[in-house]
Amino acid sequence: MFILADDLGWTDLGCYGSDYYQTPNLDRLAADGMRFTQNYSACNACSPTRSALMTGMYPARTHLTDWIPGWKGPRNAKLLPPPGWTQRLEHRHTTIAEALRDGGYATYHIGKWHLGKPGWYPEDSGFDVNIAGAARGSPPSYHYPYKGLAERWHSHLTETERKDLYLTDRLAGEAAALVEKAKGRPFFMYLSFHAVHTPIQGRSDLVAKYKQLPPGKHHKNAVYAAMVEAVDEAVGRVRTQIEKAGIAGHTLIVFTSDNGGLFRQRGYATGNAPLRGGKGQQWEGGIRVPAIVHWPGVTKPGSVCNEPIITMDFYPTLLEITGVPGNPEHSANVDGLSLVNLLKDADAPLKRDTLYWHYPHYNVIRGIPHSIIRAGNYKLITYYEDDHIELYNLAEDIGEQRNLAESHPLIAKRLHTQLRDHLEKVGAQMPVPNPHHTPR
Ligand SMILES: [Ca+2]
Repeated sequence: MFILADDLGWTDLGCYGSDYYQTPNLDRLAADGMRFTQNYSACNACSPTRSALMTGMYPARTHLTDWIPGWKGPRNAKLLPPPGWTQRLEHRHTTIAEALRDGGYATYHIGKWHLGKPGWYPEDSGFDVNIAGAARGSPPSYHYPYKGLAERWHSHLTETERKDLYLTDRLAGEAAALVEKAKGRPFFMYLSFHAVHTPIQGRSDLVAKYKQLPPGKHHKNAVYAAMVEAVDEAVGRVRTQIEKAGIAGHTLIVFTSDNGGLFRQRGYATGNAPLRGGKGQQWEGGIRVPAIVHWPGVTKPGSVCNEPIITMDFYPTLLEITGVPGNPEHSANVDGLSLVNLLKDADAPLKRDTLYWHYPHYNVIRGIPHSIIRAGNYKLITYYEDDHIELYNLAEDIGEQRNLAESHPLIAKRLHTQLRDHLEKVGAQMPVPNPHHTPR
């Protein structure tokens, strides 16, 4: 069971330090399993992380490097996105769903897909059942009937059961119904909530609850808080159904997010402090997100793992746990590493020195073309508009306030070379000069 929240920030759960949002079910999942303090999304935006989850590959390798369809950038941008960057989950990949289906698992997709147009939907990418998965990146409304969003959805709920459900509750209901319907057959469920992506709309009873509570120092938005708690309730509901179905003892549950929290755009959504920045950006607030894994009988209750991990790691992890072989040709180019040893022992070595990000795009939330390497505790960001770099030591400076590029030139040079070599190795596409750019 893989549960993905949309745009959920690193501090948005109680067990990750929120001072306002209440998430008892996810806190319980963490108390029963393992919580990762340095989990990264493959990108600062939706679609590339989702592609990385499905393929186990860096967005730079698949060329799916921005949310679909992305944004060309300001008219006078110095650079443009690379021509021909990929705007769908290509069929040539063996998705994790295809691999698991070939290994005998029923495969269920519920919720947000955002990996291409019809023809590149979940049912075209290895899922036996697709409920709600389509091209769009955000729902027109969270309130029933979601401005017509659900009209063509396949559903396992009766019309009466579906009526008036808040969108997150609807997806939870569909997931619970499918767990029941699986009747003991092994399944891979990808439950992908639209929440807590914009529009910021909460269920009225939860909004009323948070309006009565004193706001936190970092988290203050009652409506956003209600969205977070609805996701938490939904996870609790699905877990209860798993218990009822008698499969809790051998059902692995992963919970994570596709990018960092949305930070002060069109009013206040959430805050990622002590991290810098948020969704769409290169600092930790844009890419560091919660990850909780409960593997019954294996993950030690309440364990905490500080090893840096990333979206692509779940692909080989799920293959190893299930014993499904996958497609060797595809797996040879998978960038993730199996986390199985870490799940058995949070202090086990992962034997990986570097992680990378590549974002040759602009976005409307102040993101600019850049690439990143993280090596040990050092993080180097290179900016393509003017080739300047930033270097931070995350162990001492998690808020990325002290740029060490000038004081540590040898480290900066070494990391910059490693980053360049990696991008070349994976065939990364680079932003191109804008012929209409006029220097001011
Ligand atoms: Ca997202």
